[in-house]
Amino acid sequence: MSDTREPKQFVVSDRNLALELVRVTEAAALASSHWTGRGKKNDADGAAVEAMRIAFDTVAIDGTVVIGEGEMDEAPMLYIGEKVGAGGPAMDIAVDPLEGTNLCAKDMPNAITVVALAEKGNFLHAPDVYMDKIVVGPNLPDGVVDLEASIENNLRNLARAKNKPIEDIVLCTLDRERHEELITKTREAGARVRLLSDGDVAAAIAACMDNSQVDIYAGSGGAPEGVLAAAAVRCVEGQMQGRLLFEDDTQRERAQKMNPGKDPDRKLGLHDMAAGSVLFSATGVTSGTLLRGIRRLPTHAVTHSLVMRSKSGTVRFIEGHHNFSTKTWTPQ
Ligand code: VTB
Ligand code: MG
Ligand code: MG
Repeated sequence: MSDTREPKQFVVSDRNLALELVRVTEAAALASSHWTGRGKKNDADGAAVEAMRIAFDTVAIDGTVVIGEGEMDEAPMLYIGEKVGAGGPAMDIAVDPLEGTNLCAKDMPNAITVVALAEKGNFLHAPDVYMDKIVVGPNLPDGVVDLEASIENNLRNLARAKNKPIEDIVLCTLDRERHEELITKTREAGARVRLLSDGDVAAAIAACMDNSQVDIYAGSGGAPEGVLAAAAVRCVEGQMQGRLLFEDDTQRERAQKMNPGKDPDRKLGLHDMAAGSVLFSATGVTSGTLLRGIRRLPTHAVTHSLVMRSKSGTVRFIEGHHNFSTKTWTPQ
């Protein structure tokens, strides 16, 4: 019997790009791992930034950094507006070359390197302010939690939707004085609180993973980190809302200027932060809930990464073995 099917079309698409991106976060993680536990967070960050910047040179995109290391005059590399990539489709890039610089410097869990990509114009341009965030995982009723609802209501709704007692609900938040009320109310409602010293991108993603024992991430953290978290949450079909928090009108005006025509105080849905087709990659620097950290061995180093695409919803954990003898760079 003859095969009447059309020959398959193989299109070079963002499927390939997703796997290219992992090299970028791997490179940043390998570079910063030299500084793990050395108490020098700026050196760790600098190493990650430089390695990530160089790794982008091999990625086939015409990329523009929209979430980066800061303004052009304050960041030498991966600054907002910087062009990266070897040429190709126009993409916007969000990076945090070392998310949790303190965690790396102190060799504490959950330091990761992070990159997200979207077609041009699809990321919120977040200034360096705080964002109030709330995140839950997939397969829950739409609107099961809401930034504008009381934390007690959110916890009660979430427990009901997950069909478990509120006593087994774990809320994760940054250990900061500004979260005192959130923490007290959560405990009073009967739920548990997992406190983080830093690293709320990993925590937001953990809230979306079944095996993490975190049911909800809430509280305020960096707005750029909020956009990166949103990209990841899109890929795993979790729910997230955010709101930029301003200390003064100068900050508010800046947000307005960065996102013309948009109300800077509005409640942000997932698609307001990361729309369209999104790619995400993160590599562990120190071991944490989400990823294992870099293992440095005499002949090679082992990386553990998470790569995801919103279009397919495929989540890949990739273990890389990097052989020192064939690398152009030398391990330190
Ligand atoms: C937040 C959080 C990050 O730093 O930006 C935090 O989103 C800074 O908040 O994950 P504080 O000003 O309260 O320290 C991280 O924890 C690490 O970059
Ligand atoms: Mg950073
Ligand atoms: Mg950060």
